[in-house]
Amino acid sequence: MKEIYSNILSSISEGKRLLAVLIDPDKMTVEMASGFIKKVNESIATHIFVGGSIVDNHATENLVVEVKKYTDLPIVLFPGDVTQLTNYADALLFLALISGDNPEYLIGKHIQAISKLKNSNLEVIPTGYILIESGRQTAVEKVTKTKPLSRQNILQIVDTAKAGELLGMRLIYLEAGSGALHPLTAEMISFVKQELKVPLIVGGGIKSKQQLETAYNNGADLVVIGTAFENDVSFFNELRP
Ligand code: 1GP
Repeated sequence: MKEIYSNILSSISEGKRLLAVLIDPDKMTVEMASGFIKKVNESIATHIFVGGSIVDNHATENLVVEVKKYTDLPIVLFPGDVTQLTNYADALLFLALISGDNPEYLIGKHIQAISKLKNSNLEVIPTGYILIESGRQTAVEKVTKTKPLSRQNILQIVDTAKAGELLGMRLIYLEAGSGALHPLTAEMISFVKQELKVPLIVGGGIKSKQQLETAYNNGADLVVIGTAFENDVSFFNELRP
């Protein structure tokens, strides 16, 4: 499957709203996968993202192999580290943390990844990843040792997103961080969206259908939800087609 990005573009042009369920291999065991994926399949989810900030070696690959048995949805890696790359997924968000100034997350990890990617069939999607403050320190902030952008400074957020696009990023991911106290605001999403030509991903702290609608109504093309499903799978029942 090498059409993940073009399918995202065509879905958006047809006015579809995309939803990725994020699975963290550090929190979901292989044994839990089948029941969880059944819920995903019954929901409006269009993609499965797999990744986490800190994950044991091989946990990602084992989980992806298991998840694939139960779904036809595209599985996209959202890796916190090079060790989370696996050929069993369909695509990879090749993330550059453009909100921060840590060279490891701008280009360092990417160079380390090349030896694995050279022999892989993964569809690699360059993605500008922008961390925005959300009320408390998030795992991304801790692991990457970068400061999130201030949520008050919308101009800086917009300009960072646009700079990412002009550098050639095919997706821009606005991130409040996993388990964020506050999801990104309607205003922030809408100002960024107005400036972008590439698709906009929004994630972090979305726990209700209302917050999901707010993100879509203000320009999110694809929304990512992880923690709300981890905490309560019955949230899927609210997200049936
Ligand atoms: C985290 O944006 C994703 O990287 C999803 O965040 O876990 O808060 O839904 P939540």
